[in-house]
Amino acid sequence: MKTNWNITTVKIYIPEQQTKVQTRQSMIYALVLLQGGWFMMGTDDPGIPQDGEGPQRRVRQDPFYIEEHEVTNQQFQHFTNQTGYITEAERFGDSFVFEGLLSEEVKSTLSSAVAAAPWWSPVKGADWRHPEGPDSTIEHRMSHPVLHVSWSDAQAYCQWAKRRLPTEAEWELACRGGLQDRLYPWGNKLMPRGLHYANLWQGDFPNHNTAEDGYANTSPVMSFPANGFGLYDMVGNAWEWTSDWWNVHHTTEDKYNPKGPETGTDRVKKGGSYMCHKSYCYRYRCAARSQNTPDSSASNLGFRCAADAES
Ligand SMILES: [Ca+2]
Ligand SMILES: [Ca+2]
Repeated sequence: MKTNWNITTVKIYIPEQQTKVQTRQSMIYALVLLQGGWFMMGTDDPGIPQDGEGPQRRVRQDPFYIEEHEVTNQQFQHFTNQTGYITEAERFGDSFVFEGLLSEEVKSTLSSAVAAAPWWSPVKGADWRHPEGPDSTIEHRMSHPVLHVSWSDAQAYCQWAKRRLPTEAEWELACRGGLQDRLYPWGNKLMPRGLHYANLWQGDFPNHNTAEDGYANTSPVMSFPANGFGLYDMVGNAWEWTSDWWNVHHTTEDKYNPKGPETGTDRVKKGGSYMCHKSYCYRYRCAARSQNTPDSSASNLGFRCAADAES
């Protein structure tokens, strides 16, 4: 098997966005060119077998670009300012919020929760500008990943930016950062040298988040070390939508630029979030995966875009 892991970091800017770009923010539009080649997708040692993490299979991927970090509130705000785009959560009037982050006032207005996951509540007035409901704001979080974006919202943003969502295979290749058969983008050990490599949950889920990694909620993108491809927060911080439909049945057959099933009801999301803890959501691994309907939105779900490499 030939693997070509040469990478080139390319800072590509969206022309109409340059006017507002400043020093720190100038980095937020960067794409990394991945050369593709063969890689091993999935795992034969699944942490959560029912999610369809296995079997491990050979995938050959053409070169592509992927954004070096999750799309931020700043970026998404620029998109909505330019286009007037209204997200699905804004149209529906509510979105799912993790109860542990709600104010007492908002909590007192709640009528329902998700039976299987009672820490999730649909909150009226929760949307990307108000991640914990109407009394919350993103003003101090412009460099955090945008949340409460549905798959369709993410599609709309990527299209506007002349990009697209990554396929699950592209996302996983990107996550692995050139390593083979490793759990995490940086290796097999969750905390090398005792350091945190991702924004996850520490403590007792869902009751007590000690936030030993510095964050009980999202973190500014690029707060934790990049992987071998120079990509940040591939696991943890916000879950990330991919373009694939969800399916848990895979074969060991070689695949070429796989795009997932033709149809489905749910879309694949990858990487886990700041809410993931091994006891409940051991999904902050590159092979891990989960799903939501395309109109779903939540306070831990975002995305990043990819783009075709010029041939
Ligand atoms: Ca954390
Ligand atoms: Ca992430």
